[in-house]
Amino acid sequence: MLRKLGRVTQSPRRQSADSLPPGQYLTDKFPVLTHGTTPSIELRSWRLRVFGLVEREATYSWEEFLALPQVAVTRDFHCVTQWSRKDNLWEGVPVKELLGRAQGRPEAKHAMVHCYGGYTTNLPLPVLIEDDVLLAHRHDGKPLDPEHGGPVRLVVPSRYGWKSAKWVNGLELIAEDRPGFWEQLGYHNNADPWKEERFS
Ligand SMILES: Nc1nc2c(c(=O)[nH]1)N[C@H]1C(S)=C(S)[C@@H](COP(=O)(O)O)O[C@H]1N2
Ligand SMILES: [Mo]
Repeated sequence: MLRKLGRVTQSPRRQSADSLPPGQYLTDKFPVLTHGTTPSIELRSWRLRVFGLVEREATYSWEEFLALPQVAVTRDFHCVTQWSRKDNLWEGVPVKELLGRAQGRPEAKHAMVHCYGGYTTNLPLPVLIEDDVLLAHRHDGKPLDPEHGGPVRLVVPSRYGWKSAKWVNGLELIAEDRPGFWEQLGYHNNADPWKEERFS
């Protein structure tokens, strides 16, 4: 269940605050983990495209994206390099909302997430429509820093950090699963930290 806070909705925490997935340690810092460099993105030219196997392809400008329903979730973040950061407050648009508007065709089963800079990651649609999967533009009460994926990043709390793609500019619905950037290089396709799905 989601608790409404005005236009912002807060989702309850799933697991106890003291537990960490196996092999992870806590950090209070927020390390930056990027393959390559931080792209520079101007809000006036920023676009998000939802395309592929959809009935209604859509491209959102920054203003259009901010006008969509917004939610807030507090979730832990687990990087495969073993650091975990607790209680991140993310605010943004649930991916479920965007996919609902796009109306995936019956044959659409997976998505490829595309980013400024060329990074990609793949996810099954049932994971992407979980209530706490957001395209986030705020972290801990402030606009998302460019190094952490600003203006907009994906947040997938139930998976290792590499599935939380930074600088997202596209969601492509596809029928057959296809590996993204790290998945092609041997990272696990599913990436559940509670099952230690680090490498394949
Ligand atoms: N576009 C893009 N997204 C990315 C990455 C990247 O290199 N490029 N790194 C991933 C990895 S491995 C992790 S752990 C998280 C780290 O997010 P942070 O830098 O905000 O801590 O971003 C993920 N998203
Ligand atoms: Mo990572």
